[in-house]
Amino acid sequence: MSTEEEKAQIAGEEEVTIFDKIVAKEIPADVIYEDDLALAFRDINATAKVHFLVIPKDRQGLTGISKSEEKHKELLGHLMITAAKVAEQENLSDGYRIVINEGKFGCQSVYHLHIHVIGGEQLGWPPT
Ligand code: IU
Repeated sequence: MSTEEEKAQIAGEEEVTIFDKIVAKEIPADVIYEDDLALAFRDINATAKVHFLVIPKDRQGLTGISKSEEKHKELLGHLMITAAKVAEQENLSDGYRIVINEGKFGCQSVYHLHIHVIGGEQLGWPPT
């Protein structure tokens, strides 16, 4: 199994992403929240006691945050609000971290915009 850094070296844009397949329920995921625009599910490789991802069901060209434009304002706002809402649902009242990895140096391995929400324990800073 390769590391996230190794995966990020070879990852790139895809017509249909693994997250599209999770949205379509073609591959399994531990879904903890769903609405018309967004899906939240537990990361299969959790980096903390609580680690989930919030994704747009339709990424609308948002392979990553670098592709964001004015037209995505509403969707991006909805994803952030959803992250906070699901964090509350997950009882992360002592705090948590939101991360968006971008591109190779940012260790992005899936080119379908996603927000990591990490918490459930004391986190360190700065991240490496
Ligand atoms: P990244 O920011 O692109 O590196 O994050 C992708 C995440 O997606 C990573 O933390 C994986 O563990 C996670 N993931 C998942 O939860 N389920 C999957 O089927 C696959 C990846 I593939």
